[in-house]
Amino acid sequence: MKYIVYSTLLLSLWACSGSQKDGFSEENEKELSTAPAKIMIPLDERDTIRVIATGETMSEMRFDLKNIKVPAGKKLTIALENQSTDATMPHNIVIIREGKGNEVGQAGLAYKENHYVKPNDENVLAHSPLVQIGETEYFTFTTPAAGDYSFICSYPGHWGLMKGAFITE
Ligand SMILES: [Cu+2]
Repeated sequence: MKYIVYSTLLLSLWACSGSQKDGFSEENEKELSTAPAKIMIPLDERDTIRVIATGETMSEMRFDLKNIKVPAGKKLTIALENQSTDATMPHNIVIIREGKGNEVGQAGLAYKENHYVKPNDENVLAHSPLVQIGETEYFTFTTPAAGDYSFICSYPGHWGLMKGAFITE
């Protein structure tokens, strides 16, 4: 557990929120370029990014990260923490081909038993389990080849607002 917290700190360099991306400061860039070697440890199965889902209504619901940038072809664990408390707010996180949120969400509607993800959906690269309110779930996958992808929550009606960019390099 101690290590996961540590890794999460390291990975906060890789995962930038919308606000940080907009104002990515020189200070941050300097910090990255002069960072001690241990910061550059390649991802392995112990590395974890925490993503937090919040909001109590269909208009409030959000992921705290708008952009997730990670190395390509590495094992990554995402811890999805659902801080919502309303019963209509279970969430998942689905890594998908860029811009395919609506297709993936629509296809997943019929697959409640599979966390609202259609099995073997060609647009889906990885997905978490459905995370009930107040809970945290971890899922581990190998990040895809360098490129631009997206992530969504595929719970019915959520993917319009609960989405972001997933970038590997
Ligand atoms: Cu959701």
